[in-house]
Amino acid sequence: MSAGARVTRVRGFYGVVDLRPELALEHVRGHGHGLEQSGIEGVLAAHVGKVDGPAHGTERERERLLVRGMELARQLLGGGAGVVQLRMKRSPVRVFLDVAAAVQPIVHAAGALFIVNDRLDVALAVGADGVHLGQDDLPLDAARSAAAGQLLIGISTHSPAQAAFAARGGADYLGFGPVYATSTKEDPDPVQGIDGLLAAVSAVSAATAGMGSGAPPIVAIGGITPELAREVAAAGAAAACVISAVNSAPDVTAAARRVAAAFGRRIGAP
Ligand code: TZP
Ligand code: MG
Repeated sequence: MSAGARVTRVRGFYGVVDLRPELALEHVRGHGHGLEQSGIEGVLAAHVGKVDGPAHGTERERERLLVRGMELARQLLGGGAGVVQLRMKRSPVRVFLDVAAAVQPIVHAAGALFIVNDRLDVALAVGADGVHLGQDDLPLDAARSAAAGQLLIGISTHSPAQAAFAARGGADYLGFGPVYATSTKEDPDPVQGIDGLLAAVSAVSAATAGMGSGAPPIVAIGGITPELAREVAAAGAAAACVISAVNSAPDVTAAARRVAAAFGRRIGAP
């Protein structure tokens, strides 16, 4: 499938498997998971290479992150996520790689797109559909040449001007926010509000008016709840990225389904 065809699937609910070591640990304890219950042994055998003498604690933590990552991916997909991003801000790259290798086939089996946050090398290594880069990550041009056409490149933007610039530079899709206040991101940029989102939609459309590729989809992010998802959809966002209000919901799948429904997405449709 071409990159153009794939990017049209950035719509509806854009889910994030956001793994932090302490949260994964709490979750596994709270739910009394046995590793055997989750099928983790097969995954470890299939995907995880030998590590040079890991400490016992590191190995256990990796197993927990694998269990939690696969479980959360399945729940987000069950709720109709068309895109699943893996975000692991505080783990060694080898652990990130192992979780990405385990989550990728789950996302692809559901017909959704798999995006890796921050790390282009991990995205390429596991055959992801794309990489998501922030303003301080690899610049778009460098990422484009390193990816050699193999990855969609999404760029985080935090103002209408940044959004227009990234669109003009050929980003495949844009993250835009925080639209509302968030506590998920450390040191977030200023809240943009619905007015900021409306301004970004217009700025991106004006910036790409003469370009054959058209305007890239805008994924609204930051403090979005299932209730607020309708508001960002009405403002012109193609998708909503909801982290805490879905990932911390008592029923993750049901919360995801409500976000997807705000975009009129049929559950189970690719
Ligand atoms: N970028 C801008 S806001 C944000 C990121 C990664 C976090 C969004 O998380 P939440 O929990 O949906 O507010
Ligand atoms: Mg980043």
